[in-house]
Amino acid sequence: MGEVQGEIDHGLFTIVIPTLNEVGNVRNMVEELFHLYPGVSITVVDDGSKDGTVESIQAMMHNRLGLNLIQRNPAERGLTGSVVDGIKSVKTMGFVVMDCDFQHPPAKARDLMKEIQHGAKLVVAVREGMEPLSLSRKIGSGGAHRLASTYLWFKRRSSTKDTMSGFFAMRTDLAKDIIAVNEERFEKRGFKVLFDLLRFAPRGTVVVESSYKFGDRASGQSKLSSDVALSVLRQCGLGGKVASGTLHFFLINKAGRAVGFIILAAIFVIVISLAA
Ligand SMILES: Nc1nc2c(ncn2[C@@H]2O[C@H](COP(=O)(O)OP(=O)(O)OP(=O)(O)O)[C@@H](O)[C@H]2O)c(=O)[nH]1
Ligand SMILES: [Mg+2]
Repeated sequence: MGEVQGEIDHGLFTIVIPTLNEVGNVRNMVEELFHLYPGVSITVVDDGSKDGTVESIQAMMHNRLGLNLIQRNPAERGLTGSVVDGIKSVKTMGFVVMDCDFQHPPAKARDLMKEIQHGAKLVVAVREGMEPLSLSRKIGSGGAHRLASTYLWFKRRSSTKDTMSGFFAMRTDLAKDIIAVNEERFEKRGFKVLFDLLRFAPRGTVVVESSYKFGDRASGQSKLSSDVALSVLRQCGLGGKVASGTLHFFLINKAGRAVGFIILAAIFVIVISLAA
């Protein structure tokens, strides 16, 4: 994709940032974004942080007109649900979704906004150089992407090289239309809201891609868990939900792990006795 020419009207955009215990990052992130994009709106969607993230944002809101905070019910905690609530509150023509931990470089948001201002409906920031990820995360992320892109191909929906990206920009009217019709089918406790938006976007939606160098988390800890990884399966129709439930039972549930161990041991004994 070539460079899009011209200036951006920052006032046309809202940057939606989900947070969960990001006190070490949130002030720097908000200040850098306002510095880079004067006139932009920023909506932070917090899920019951206990480390002072909310207090830090509230302190900044006294002298930052475009800064908004949504505080969600911690009982409904979920990254996708948070981004959906953020999008529903957007009042500008377009928005950008990005993480708070600086893995998504704030300066890169400019390219995404430019594309939207010049007519794109959905722009995905595609990660390049996955060095910051551990080997297991690389394998997991690659596998989840293959699963998601196969599902999208099967459903004849538009896809992208990075279906697992958490950094993207969209026209607000398109996102709100998708959410209005399909919100109940979003995997609200999942981590991959872009995959949900792609699953339910109208067929033929053009997806623009813009690559960037993925970085390390600046401060604080990752919120990824094995259950979050299984949530991608739950996004893949009824078959995916059944597979996710089965894997959850055998890998995460304690009783299920014991049952799995007994089944494996029984298979082992049968194979050995047949071979003897
Ligand atoms: N509101 C909300 N935000 C969340 C939740 N889980 C994570 N986040 C935020 O979503 C962003 C991405 O979370 P990370 O933990 O960095 O996930 P990640 O980037 O896939 O994992 P790392 O590569 O290990 O950093 C960060 O801004 C988090 O604070 C959640 O349940 N609710
Ligand atoms: Mg991160």
